[in-house]
Amino acid sequence: MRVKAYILFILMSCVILGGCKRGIDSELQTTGQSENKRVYQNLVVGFSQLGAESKWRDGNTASIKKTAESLGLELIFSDAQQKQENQIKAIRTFIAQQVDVIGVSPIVETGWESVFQEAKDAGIPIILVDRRADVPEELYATYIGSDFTEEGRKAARVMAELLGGKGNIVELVGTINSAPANDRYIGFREILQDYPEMKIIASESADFTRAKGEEVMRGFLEQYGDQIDALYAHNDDSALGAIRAIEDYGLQPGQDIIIVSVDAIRDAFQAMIDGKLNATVECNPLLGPLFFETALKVVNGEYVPKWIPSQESIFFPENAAEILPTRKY
Ligand code: GYE
Repeated sequence: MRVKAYILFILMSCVILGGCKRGIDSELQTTGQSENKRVYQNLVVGFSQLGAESKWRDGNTASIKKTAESLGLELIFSDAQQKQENQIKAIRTFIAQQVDVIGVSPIVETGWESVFQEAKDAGIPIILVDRRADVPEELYATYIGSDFTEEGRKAARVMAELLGGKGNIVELVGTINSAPANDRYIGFREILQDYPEMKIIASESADFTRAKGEEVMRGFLEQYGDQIDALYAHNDDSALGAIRAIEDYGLQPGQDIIIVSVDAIRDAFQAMIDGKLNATVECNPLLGPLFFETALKVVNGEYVPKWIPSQESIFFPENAAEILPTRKY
C-alpha cells in the first residue's frame, strides 16, 4: 500500500514539474527571452535610396528617416542620386559594415543579382522597398510596395471615363526600366484594349521629374498641337511640369487636355483644386513604419510574406479641397 502511494507521488510530481517546465518554456518564447531576440534599440539598418527626383520620393525618404529616429534604431542612409552604380556601392558598404538588414529601392529592375547574392552570402537579408527588382525570390526577404500594374489600370479606367472612350493620348513614362514605369505602361495598355478609339499617339520618358515633364510635353505639343486630347503621366511631378508647357502653349490643362497621373502628392491636390488636373491615382510613399517593423521580423526569423502590398485609392477634383489638409506628402 505504501509502495503504491509512493509510486503515485513520484508520478504526480513528474506531471506537475513537466507542466511547470512547459509553462516556463512557452512564456520564454512569447516574451522572446529564450533566444537573443533583437529589438529596435540594437538594430542596424542600411538603406539605399535611389535619389530625390520627385515629391513622392521626398515623402518616402522623410518617412524612413523619421520612423528610424522615433524607433531609436541605427539607420545608415545612402542617396544614390539616380545612379544604379551608387546603389550597388552602398549595398557593398553596408555588407562591409555588417549591418543587420539592408533596405533598397532599386532604381531599375535589372542588374541586381550579383550584389544581392553577396548580401545573401554574408547572411544579410535584403528588403525591397517601393520598387521591385527582377531577381530570383530567394535573393530577397520581401517586397514592400504598390501594385504598379493596377495603378496603370486604374489610370486607364478613369481616362476612358473622362474621354468617353475616345481620344488621342500622349504618355509621360517614368524612369526607363524602373518597375513603376514598366508596370504603369503595361497596366494602362491592358485596359485600353477594350477601347479601340482611345489611341496613344506618343510615349516618351520624363524620368519622373517636373523638368523633364515640361520639356517632353513641349515636344509633344510642337509635334501634335491640339490633336492631343489627353495626357497620361506616370507621376504627378511630370504632369505638373507638363501643365506648365500646356499653359505656355496657350491651352488649358484639365480642360483642353485631360490629365490623369499617379502618386497623389499634395501639389496634385492643389492642381485639381485649380482645375488643371483631372485625377490622380494614389501611390503610398509612407513606407517607413512597415519597413522597420518588417526588418525586425526578418532579423528575428519571423515569417513575412513575399509581397506586402499598399492599399491605395483614386482622387478627383470634386473633393480635393476637403482632402488636401489630410495629405501627408
Ligand atoms: O511614383 C515617382 C517616383 O517608385 C513609386 O518613383 C515610385 C515612383 C513614384 O519618382 O514619383
